[in-house]
Parts: sequence; structure tokens; C-alpha cells
Amino acid sequence: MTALKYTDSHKWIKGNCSFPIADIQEVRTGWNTAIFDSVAKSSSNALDERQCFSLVMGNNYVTLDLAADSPETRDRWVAALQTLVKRHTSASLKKQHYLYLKEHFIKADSDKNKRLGFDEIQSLLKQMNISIDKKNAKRMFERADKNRNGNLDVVEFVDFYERLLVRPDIDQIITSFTAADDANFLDAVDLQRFLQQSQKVEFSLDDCRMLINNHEVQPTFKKEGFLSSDGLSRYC
Ligand SMILES: [Ca+2]
Ligand SMILES: [Ca+2]
Repeated sequence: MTALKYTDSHKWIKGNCSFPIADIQEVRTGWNTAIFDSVAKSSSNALDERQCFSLVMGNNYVTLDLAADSPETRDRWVAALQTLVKRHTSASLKKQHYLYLKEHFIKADSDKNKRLGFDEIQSLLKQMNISIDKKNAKRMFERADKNRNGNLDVVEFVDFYERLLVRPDIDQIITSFTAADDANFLDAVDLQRFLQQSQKVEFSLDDCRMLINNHEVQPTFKKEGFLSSDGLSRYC
């Protein structure tokens, strides 16, 4: 699913009634927007806050404020929408991750032959602050070189990079503590829960956000406040 389309007979949503999932920044329950704030202050208000929720949309954070016909229906809508948004975010981040690696690939291709030889890979690993001894790097390079032409194309390089950073323990932490289905990152709340339950240390959410900011290396993840397996392995 890529968009929501409003098809009810009520007319109080004017104009466009179709919204890309990608535009939803946040799903809020209750009265937590300017519109609902004015509803809360109105003496003629007949709405029940438990039935209300809002979608915060786009870069301008415009809100779409909605009321379901019961609190149970509201909760089902909110749970489903939050799952959709997290899944979309996860897919989008995977794409961004590929583009991030492709950008490194292009920069590392010093002779511009659209392939990386072992020397170019070694320079790139140094530039990316990934420490691995030459023998292991060579072994992994050869394993990634599927067509055995002595170079890595971009697909082989992505495979090489991901194998390089594979840490089953890190993947297990992310699978166990992420709140989103099949997500490949922890947000600050997930990280706080991991630190409390597994490391027995108490960090505030602000501390967790700072920790993510300090350890995440992928710009898109950092901007979203997410810690990838790459970032977590630099912390653990
Ligand atoms: Ca090259
Ligand atoms: Ca190759």
C-alpha cells in the first residue's frame, strides 16, 4: 500500500482525499493538534477524545484531524497506520542505504571503470573507518566477487559491505528490540529498552537520542534518529 484514500460520504475533508503514506510524519492519538486544542476549549464540543486521532502530514506538518465512531475503531486505525508508516520508513531507509553505499562506490572508483579493485576497496575501508586485516579483507573480497573477474561491481560491493558488517548478535538485538515489523533499526525508545533490559543501565530518551547521533554513520538514519546495525555495532 502506498496511499490512503478517504471515501466516506462525509464532506468535511475538502479537496484532495488521497494521501501518500510517505507523507505521514506521525500518527497522534487524542487531542494533540491545534485543531483539536480548539475543540477541547469549545463548550459545545460533543467529541470524545478517545475517538480522536490526527495524521501529521508532509514537511509543513499539516494535520488531518479525525474522529472514529468508537475508541476501539480509533485504536485499530492508529495501530494499522503506525505499522504502515514504520514499514514504509523501513523500506525507504533500505533504499537510502543502497544509495549511500553507491555514492561511496562511485567516489572510491578512482580509475572510473565502474568496478572496484582490491586496492580501491582497501582505500575505501580506511576512509569509512572500518578496520579489518588485509588477509580477511581479501578473503571477503574474493567471496563477494561472484563472477571472479577480480573486481567488485556495485551489487557485489553492497554484498561485500554488508557481509563485512554482519554481526549476528547485533542483528539479534535489532530484531528483539525494534518496535516495528521487519525494521532494520532502533529508535530512541527501542534503544532505551535495550539498554534497560540487556545492559541494566538507565538512559533518558535524550541520552539515547544523543547516543544515536554520536554513533550512527548513515546520514539518512541519523537524520531520522534511527540507529542501524552499523551504528549499533560501533556502540557495542
Ligand atoms: Ca575502479
Ligand atoms: Ca566481479
